[in-house]
Amino acid sequence: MAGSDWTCSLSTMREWESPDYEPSLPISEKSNPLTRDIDRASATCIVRMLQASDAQMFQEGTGTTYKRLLSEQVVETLMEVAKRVELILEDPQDSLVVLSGCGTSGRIAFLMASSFNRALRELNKSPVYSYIIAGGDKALLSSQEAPEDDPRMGMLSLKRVCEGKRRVLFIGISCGLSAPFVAGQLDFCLQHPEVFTPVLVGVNPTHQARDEPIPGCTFTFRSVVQRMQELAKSQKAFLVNPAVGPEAISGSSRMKGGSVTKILLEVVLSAAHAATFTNTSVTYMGILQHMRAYEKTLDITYAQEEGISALLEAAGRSLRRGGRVCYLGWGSLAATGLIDASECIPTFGADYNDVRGFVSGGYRELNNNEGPLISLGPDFCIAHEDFLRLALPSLSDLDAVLLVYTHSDDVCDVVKLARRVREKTSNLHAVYHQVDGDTAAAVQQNDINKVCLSSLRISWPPPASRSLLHMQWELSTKLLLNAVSTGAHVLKGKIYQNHMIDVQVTNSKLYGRATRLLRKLSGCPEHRCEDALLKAIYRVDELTADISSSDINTHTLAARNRTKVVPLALVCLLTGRSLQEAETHLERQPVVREAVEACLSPSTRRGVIVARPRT
Ligand code: S6P
Repeated sequence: MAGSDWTCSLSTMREWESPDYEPSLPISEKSNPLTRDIDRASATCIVRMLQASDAQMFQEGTGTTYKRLLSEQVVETLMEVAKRVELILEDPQDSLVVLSGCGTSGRIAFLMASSFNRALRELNKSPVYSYIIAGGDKALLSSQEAPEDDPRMGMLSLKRVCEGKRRVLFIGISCGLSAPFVAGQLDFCLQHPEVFTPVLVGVNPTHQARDEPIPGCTFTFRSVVQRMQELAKSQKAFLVNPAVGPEAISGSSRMKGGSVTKILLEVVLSAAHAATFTNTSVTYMGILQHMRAYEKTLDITYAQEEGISALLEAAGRSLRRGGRVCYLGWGSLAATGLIDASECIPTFGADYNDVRGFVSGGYRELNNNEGPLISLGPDFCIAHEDFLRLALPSLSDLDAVLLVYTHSDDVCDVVKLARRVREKTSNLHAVYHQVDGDTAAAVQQNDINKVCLSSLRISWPPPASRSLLHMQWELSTKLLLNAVSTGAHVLKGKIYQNHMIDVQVTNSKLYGRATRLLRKLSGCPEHRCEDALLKAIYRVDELTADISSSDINTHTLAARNRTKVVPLALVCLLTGRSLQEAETHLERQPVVREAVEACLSPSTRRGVIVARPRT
């Protein structure tokens, strides 16, 4: 199935919807049947699989199963939320729209608040949007998974942002309906209904919301959701939670989860802005049309299968040979690159230097709450000048550089930087968006093409609105860069079947995922898997009473500075080797997938798809 002729049938597209398919897992944690063999696929097949997985976002429901993006109920709720935003835009005095989340969800919250505040500024209006990301602004650019488990911190940060406000629309984003940080904020809103109207955005049905006790709290995410469902009947709370199918890499909600969050929020906020500033009422058809524009975005992007596959190959080759991948971005696409790069660290256990993003204009362009973060170290140096200073001098053909821009950006600046990079590496690629027939930057583009090994042009029909076009460009760039960084790590051997085997175990969600993965791949009972995980975290062959009696928070804290925790635990479980022997085994075979496969005798292959050579 993973051969160069990979195609998928409708029944594979819909297999995850069956109640018998991985019934104990919420959709956001299920493995996607479409990508079962992604670890064995060629670059082209990886792109096709990702395209099929993304297409599931727009698949219509079959009636009896889940609510989908285009379901009547979802569209109607979006209309209601848009009208609430409209009320705030019309009378912004002492009012606020707060968007909040952890990891990717917080990053999307940031992007939305920034771009819609910018739209307000252009109209000479004061900003009404605020964002909160668990762990603060450094989480925009780096992996900060632990704050996700802290409901109190969530509540306090919301309280701080809303000090003195009389009316707040709070949009809490948690794809898995699972982050305690967001649960704490929603609970706070429910306790203060005179000020707060809570909206929850996610991609699981409500009955799959996480029900694990949260230490120190009387509520779980699910109990908060149930309280919201009650209030939703009288439109005092809103739940926007269409199912979009499992992620291409299990649990990697930076992919579809992030994309669908961006789509939902842009649809709502654009409708509210149009209603307030151009007298275009919020309508069902308007919302639907905007959604369809995103569906078209997928088609236009993935029509470039060949170009995307070539980029993915180039990035994969660099990573496999110990080189780097650098995104140099302009305009709003630059932040998309920065975010995609930062997410490789927790997702694939990557080093911060493996994939890096740089933004034209640096922090000035990013315009984040806390301003420049360069004092936190070189990983937080994000401007093109920083790239020239820190990365360019040591650049070689091993490293792949991607220029990411549109023809509305400063293309002369792209030419200049492209020439400088070309002096160091021929492994230079351009990805750019252009409106059909727009030839204004043709000369400069020609110059860029001359120095680049490949140039991927994504061409768009003349837009109905400039702002919609920009949103489409951003989504298209997100899909493309997600494909490049995910695909490159797949080619590097960081994925096992469609699981992130080298995942960092730095919060309770990831701890649970790691234990489940060990169960699935080793076939051992849960208690043995958890023991193996703890031994790998604490690097001990025997668990002490102290370790066994500690809580998950303590374990995830201890796992912060550890690498290869899950692969080590798995090798120990499969072979009965000591930790040290397992470590040596993994050192000898750094491709995690191959190291694990080498341990799999036929008798231990339970639940494991037999490996086939990459085609
Ligand atoms: C996922 C990403 C994570 C999640 C974060 C929040 O690819 O690495 O950082 O965004 O865990 O998840 P959720 O389900 O609350 O949106």
